[in-house]
Amino acid sequence: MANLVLILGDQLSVDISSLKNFDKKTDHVLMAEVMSEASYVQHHPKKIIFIFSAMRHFAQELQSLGFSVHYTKLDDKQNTQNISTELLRISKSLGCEKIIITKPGEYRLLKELESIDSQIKLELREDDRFYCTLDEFSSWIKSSKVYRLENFYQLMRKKHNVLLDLDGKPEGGKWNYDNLNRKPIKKNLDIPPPPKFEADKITQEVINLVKQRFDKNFGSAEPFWFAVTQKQAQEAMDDFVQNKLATFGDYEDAMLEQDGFLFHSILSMYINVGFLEPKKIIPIIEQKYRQGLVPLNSAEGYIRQIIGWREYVRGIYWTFMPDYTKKNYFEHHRKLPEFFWSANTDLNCIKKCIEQTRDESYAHHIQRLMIIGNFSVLTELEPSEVASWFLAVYADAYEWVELPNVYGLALYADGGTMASKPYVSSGNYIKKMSDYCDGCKYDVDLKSGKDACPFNYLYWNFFIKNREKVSGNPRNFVIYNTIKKMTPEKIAQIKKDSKEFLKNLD
Ligand code: FAD
Ligand code: DLZ
Ligand code: SF4
Repeated sequence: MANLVLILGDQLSVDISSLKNFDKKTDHVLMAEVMSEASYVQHHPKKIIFIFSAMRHFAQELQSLGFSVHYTKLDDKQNTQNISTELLRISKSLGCEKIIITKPGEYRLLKELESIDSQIKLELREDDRFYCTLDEFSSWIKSSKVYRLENFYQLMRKKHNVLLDLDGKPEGGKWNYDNLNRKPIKKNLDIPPPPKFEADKITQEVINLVKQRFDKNFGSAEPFWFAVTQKQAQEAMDDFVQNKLATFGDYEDAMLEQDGFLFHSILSMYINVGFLEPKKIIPIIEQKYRQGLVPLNSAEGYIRQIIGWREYVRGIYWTFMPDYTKKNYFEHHRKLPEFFWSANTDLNCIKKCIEQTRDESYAHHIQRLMIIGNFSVLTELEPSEVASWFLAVYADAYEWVELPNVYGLALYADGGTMASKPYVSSGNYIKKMSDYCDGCKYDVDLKSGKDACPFNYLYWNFFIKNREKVSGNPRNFVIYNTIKKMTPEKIAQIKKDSKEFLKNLD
């Protein structure tokens, strides 16, 4: 019996579960560039170029390994522009009786693929590129009263023997060294840029295609320098481990106007498409620590992002979908301001993060969380609009990882399923962690009035307005104690400034 194995744009690993037991004598692989995937949000051109070029290179690699690959290009005349219809078309033309798929990362696509079951035999396999299976996560959820990253992370460290001493205790005595990872960047620090790869013929062809077909999408197609093969992604990772990992921890939360990459790894897009495997990354990071080449706060910090946060958000996504998309704890309904697409705003921190996103299809975690996310909660933006924006603009964005980060972490739209409190701050935090305020029209040290930094009054406005929803949390005790001491005039001024700012936003 001949099988047709589907490989999606974010399943580019030779040892993906769908390729296990592949019979090279009879079976075929299908890879397809389709408009349904390329347009369900208006993806950033760099994201589409990256995925199509990576797919085309991966198809070549599979062919060189002896796999029979059918590759549908976006412009192929017979392309039906949808994954499931392509599966049916190609299985028929190749005489395949069964389709084998590693479950997709997005709920939307899983439902679509499941629906072809009535027309052809379908085998869906688990995606085993993660440390934690979804069954294991589900058992953990059932046995936990509250779900918190910290508990999950400790469980993962213990189960997979990561950064433990000989007694099974956390290396250095603590599970988490985040308190050491909040240094603002020092002036004149030497920050090596991420390695950049030249576009080859395949990539150049894709760049032309995307410039032609997706010319209205937000974002610059060029210069395009991402890795598009597993080998190049490995080079990018080696470069990070060699040149940046040791300093990663110290400046993990810092932001700089002139450099959006700092000491971050810029590996998420490569990990998410399957070029780099978490199970291979973690031992390398741990080894660098054990060799004394990397301090514990950096190694632990990086390992926590991968074995902790990345696995945790995936578990949250699959546990709470499809209801998770409907969450809107604060009942925020404001439309996304136009400057999310143009960067045309006087708020310098927002402007710089959006410009960087437009140019690079990348922003690091604190830019996403404490600038764009923070602003989105404080200005009461509709969560579904914010989520669509995040899903479109970043090269690493797939709903399984993007949605919990936006709804759970950044917006607290899930009311605390994922995080213990809303991640919001006034301008003071942004001033401390970045140099954005130096070039801003607003004065970060002013608390009220038209020249004051809007984050300052919007922050207090948020807590005043949402007292019933967040004051019960002991972590907000200090905030409500401060509000208690505010004069009625001060509270009225905060409300007035906020109302004015929000009105102008509309
Ligand atoms: P580094 O800072 O070098 O971190 C190392 C790795 O850890 C990353 O490559 C990534 O694989 C993993 N990681 C770190 N934090 C997280 C996290 N919170 N969730 C999952 N993995 C994490 N990450 C995505 O991969 N795709 C997204 O669509 C995405 N959307 C986000 C939206 C918001 C609002 C926020 C706050 C975070 C989002 N993140 C997302 C998580 C994080 O911001 C990115 O993974 C990170 O910025 C990628 O850059 P890097 O590779 O340089 O990461
Ligand atoms: C993101 C994306 C894009 C832009 N295009 C394609 C495509 O044409 N073909 C494909 O197989 N995959 C694509 N992808 C990735 C899928 O959207 C991804 O596999 C699902 O969202 C599940 O995570
Ligand atoms: Fe952002 Fe306020 Fe600083 Fe301007 S002053 S950059 S708005 S934090």
